[in-house]
Amino acid sequence: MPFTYDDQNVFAKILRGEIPNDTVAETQHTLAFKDITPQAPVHVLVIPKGAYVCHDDFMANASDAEIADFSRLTARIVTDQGLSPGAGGNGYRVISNAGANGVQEVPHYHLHILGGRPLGRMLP
Ligand code: DGP
Repeated sequence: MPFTYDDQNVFAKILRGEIPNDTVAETQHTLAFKDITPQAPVHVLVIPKGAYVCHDDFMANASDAEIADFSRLTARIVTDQGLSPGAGGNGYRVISNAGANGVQEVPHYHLHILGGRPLGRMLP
């Protein structure tokens, strides 16, 4: 197991109920809540309840049930927030930062869902 999970990270504390959060949605394996420093009108963080450090840790080591639950909830939030281009929304961006070069601040896997304003180009 190449990943070492720090159970004192802030999202682990949120999952244990030690820190409050503004919950957007919750399922058996997944929690979604508002980012404390929103970078857009919609800025939701989606985290697995399991102890995974980053995207490749989650995809390699989580169960199919956890991955499906996480992925479906992410899509549901996009739709519920009115962001889906397939349902009249103006679109969104999903980002996951990993490790030092990815500038990951919290070492518990999470997706950022950003929307509600033009987000600009990220890639050249
Ligand atoms: P990053 O690890 O760089 O992908 O970003 C972590 C995000 O987590 C950052 O946008 C701010 C957010 N964040 C940090 N601490 C808290 C917290 O206690 N509550 C909430 N809701 N968000 C937090």
